[in-house]
Amino acid sequence: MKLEERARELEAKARELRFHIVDMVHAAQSGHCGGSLSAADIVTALYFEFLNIDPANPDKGDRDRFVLSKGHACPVQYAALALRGFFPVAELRSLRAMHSRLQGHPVQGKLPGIEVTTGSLGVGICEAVGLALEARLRKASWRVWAVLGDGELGEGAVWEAAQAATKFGLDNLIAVVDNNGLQNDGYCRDILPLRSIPDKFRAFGWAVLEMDGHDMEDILRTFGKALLITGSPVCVVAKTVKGKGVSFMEDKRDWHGKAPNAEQYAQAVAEIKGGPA
Ligand SMILES: Cc1ncc(C[n+]2csc(CCOP(=O)(O)OP(=O)(O)O)c2C)c(N)n1
Ligand SMILES: [Mg+2]
Repeated sequence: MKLEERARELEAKARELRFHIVDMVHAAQSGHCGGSLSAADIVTALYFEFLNIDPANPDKGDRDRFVLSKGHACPVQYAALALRGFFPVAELRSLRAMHSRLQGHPVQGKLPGIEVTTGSLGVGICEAVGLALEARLRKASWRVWAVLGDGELGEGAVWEAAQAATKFGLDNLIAVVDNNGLQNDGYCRDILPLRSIPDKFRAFGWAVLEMDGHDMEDILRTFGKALLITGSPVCVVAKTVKGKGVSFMEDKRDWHGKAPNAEQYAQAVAEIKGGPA
């Protein structure tokens, strides 16, 4: 199938993810819409095109490992896992309920497909380095994909992990930065300016690619290129919009961790189902 045709299919899938993100956060009346929606196209491409995973055998040894380092955005991962067949889609509405398998941040072992407990920013990328190192030591073929937030890059541990990945030449590790420009309290540039994310990763020894994190064709091409890079870990910096796909949530810090009311929910669903790709 041509890349362009595949991109159209994945755009439709990303719409489904976006619907479930808003739907489960609305059902829970709690959770993180903004950072889930900004990562929806990236996560769709990974779960439906790139990750070597099998819902019938979630623990198979050679599976790729996906680490959501920005764990608060777990609605996007839960939606992808459910739509990929790891657990029933109906369970998505149990987000954040008492005793649910879908906790407010991902818990390793609680739900098939969750490799690592995350939520404390900066931790997931450290675990991802460990998993990539494990593959290297076992001479195993799996890859590790980690998705980080740009606010998360303010955590010092990220840069310790980045240096370790370079020291060990972990070219089986691909980190994707969801560069939406916002964190919970405002714009990253006001809270802790990052300057150039690509330059920073390059200075730490990584290969760097940049893409539009909402252009599915660009995502497919860029991830395809990332797979071909050898000798160093790869960072893909994805330009995104927080809240992408729901007009009143886009680029609004208020929608970092807020649930829509009934009226907002109806508008969001209408936009996701009817709006432009
Ligand atoms: C160590 C740590 N400090 C603070 C928080 C609280 N916190 C949750 S989300 C968030 C902002 C994250 O911003 P970013 O990484 O840009 O995520 P996104 O914009 O994609 O939602 C913060 C500070 C946390 N989860 N972990
Ligand atoms: Mg951000």
